[in-house]
Amino acid sequence: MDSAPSPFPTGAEPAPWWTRAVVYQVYPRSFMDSDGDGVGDLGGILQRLDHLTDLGVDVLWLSPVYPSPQADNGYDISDYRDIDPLFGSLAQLDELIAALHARGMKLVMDLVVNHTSDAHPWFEESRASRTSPKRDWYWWRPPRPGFAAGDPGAEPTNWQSFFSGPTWTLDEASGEYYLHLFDRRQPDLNWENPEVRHAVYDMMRWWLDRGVDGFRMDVINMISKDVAPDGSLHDGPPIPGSALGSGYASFICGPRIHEFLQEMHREVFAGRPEALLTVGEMPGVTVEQARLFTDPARAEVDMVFQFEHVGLDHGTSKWEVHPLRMRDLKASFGRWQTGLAEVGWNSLYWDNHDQPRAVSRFGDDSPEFRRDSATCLATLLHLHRGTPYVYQGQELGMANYPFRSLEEFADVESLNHHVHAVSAGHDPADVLAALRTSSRDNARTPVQWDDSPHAGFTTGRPWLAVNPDHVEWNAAAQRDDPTSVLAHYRRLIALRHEDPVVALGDFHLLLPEHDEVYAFTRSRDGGTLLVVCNVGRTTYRLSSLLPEVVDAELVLGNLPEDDPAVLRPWEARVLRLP
Ligand code: TEU
Repeated sequence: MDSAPSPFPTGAEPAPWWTRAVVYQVYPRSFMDSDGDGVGDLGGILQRLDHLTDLGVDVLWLSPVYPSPQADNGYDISDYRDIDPLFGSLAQLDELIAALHARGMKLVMDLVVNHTSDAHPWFEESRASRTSPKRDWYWWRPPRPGFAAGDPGAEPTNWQSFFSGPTWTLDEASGEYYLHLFDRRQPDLNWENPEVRHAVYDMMRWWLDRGVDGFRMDVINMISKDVAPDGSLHDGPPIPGSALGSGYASFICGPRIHEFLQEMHREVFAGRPEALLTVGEMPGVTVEQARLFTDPARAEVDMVFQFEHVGLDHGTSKWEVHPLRMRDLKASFGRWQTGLAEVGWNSLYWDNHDQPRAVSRFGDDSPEFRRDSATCLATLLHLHRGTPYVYQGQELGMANYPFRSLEEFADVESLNHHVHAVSAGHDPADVLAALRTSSRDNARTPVQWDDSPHAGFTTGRPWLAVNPDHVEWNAAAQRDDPTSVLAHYRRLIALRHEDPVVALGDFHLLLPEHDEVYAFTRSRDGGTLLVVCNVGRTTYRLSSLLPEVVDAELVLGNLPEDDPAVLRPWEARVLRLP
C-alpha cells in the first residue's frame, strides 16, 4: 500500500475547510428532551450546545426533524418544509441555526429524497388514481405478466426490501404495486421524472436560503433505477434461502446517478458563496465510484459515507456477525485511503444511528477495557485522512443496551426482521439474540448526561429505555476528568484543527498482516506522525515491531505515559518522528 500525493498540495489553493473539520451527529429523538414527553427535541438541542462547544466540533448533522408519521423515526417524511411538532417548530430551527453560527458551528440537515412517507401529499395524490397528474412521481407497476394482483410472486420484480419482504406493496384500489426499497410506508420517488427532481432542488434551495450549511443525503446512490425503455425493471439474482432476489444491480449507483447529482449541484449549490458541506450516504459504493462522486472537478458531492468497514463483521446478512479480523480492516481502510489520495475525500465513522455501538462491536466493553478501547478506536479512526464523524454518546463511550425481550425494541428494521425470520421458521430465541447484537436500537438509547434516573435526558418516560450503565457512564462524570473518553475526543478534535499533517498528510499503512497492532504514518511537508494502536488485550514489545516508535516524541496517547518500548492492551499513541 503505497502512499500517494495529496490532492491538496502545499502552496496550491487552500484545502477546503471540511478537511480540518469534525462533524457531530445528533439523532434528535434521543439527544435531549426539553418538554418531558420522553422524546428529544430542538429545545433540548438548544439546551445542550455547550456540550458541542466544549468538544470542539465544527458541524452538527441533524437527523430528520421534519413532519413524519415516524414509521422509521423521521426517515419517512410527510412535509419537507416544516418541523414535526414532536421536535418543535421552524422558529426553533431558525434559533438553532443562529445559535450554532454564533458559536462558529454549522448545521447540516438530513436530506431524505430517495423516498417520502406514504403520508406525504405527493404520494397521497399519486395513489389517488391511475390517471393522477402525480402518478408518475412514484414507481407504480402492474402485476408480473401472467399473475393476478395479490398472487404470491405477482410483484413486478423479485427484489428484497432492506427492511425484509418484497420491495413492492399492492394498492388494492388501483390494482397496481408501488416500489419501496425500505418499509412499505416509505415509497420511492421516481427521479426519472424531472418534476420530481426540480421539486427536490427547490426545497433544498429553500433550506439553504434559511441558513443551513449543507446536507447529509440519505441513500442518495439509490435514486437512479435501471429502467428499460418500456418501463420494466429487472429481476435480480436469487438470495440463497429466500424466494426473493437482490435488486442491487438495478438501484445501487444506477445509470443516471452521476447525471442527477451533477444536476443537483448545478441547481442547488453552484455559485453559492457560503462554505457548505455535502455528504452522500452510499451503501454498496466502491472506492472507484466514490472517487468519481467526490472528484471536485465533477461537482457532485464533497464526500460519501461508504459501508465496507461496517460490513466486515457480517455473515450472509447483518444479523449474522463474526469478530472483525484486523487484517480485513487494514486492507479495507488502506484501499480507501489510497484510492481517494489524489482525488476525492473520505469520511470516517464507526458509529451512527444505524450501527450498534462500536465500543461493544469492535472494542471491548468489559469494565476493564471499555474506556481504553473506546479511546483507542477513536484515535485509530481520527488519525486517518478524511472528515471524522462522531455520533452522539460515542464521545462518552456509550455501549450497546442489554436487551432482554422483544418488547424492548422499537426499530422498524429490527421488528420487521423478527416477523419475517420467525415466520420463515427461525428459532425466536436466535432471532432475539441477533437483534440484541445488531439492532439499530443499540445506538438509539438516550444520551447519558448524568447519573439521575433518566440520565438527565427527560423528566418524563423515555421513548426507548436508558442504558442502566448511565450511573457510571455519563457526560457529567467525564466533563472535568482529563482521563475520560470525552477528554480524549476533545484532544483528538483539537489535534486535527491544529496539525495540517492530521488533516492532509499522506497515509502509509504499516504491519498490514499483524492481527492486533494497527499502525500507519501520515506525512506532509517533511513532518511525519506515526500512529500505533493495540486493538486487543495482548501486551507487545515495540522494540522489535516498530523500533522507530521507542524514541519518538509523544503527541497524544490514551494511557498514562510509561515504558515507551511497551504497547499495553488497547493502547493508542500518536508520535512525531524526528
Ligand atoms: O440507511 C441506509 C441503509 O441502507 C440502511 O438500510 C442501513 O444500512 C441499515 O439501517 C443498517 O442496518 C438510511 C438511514 O440512515 C436509515 O436510518 C434509514 O432507515 C434508511 O436510510 C431509510 O431512509
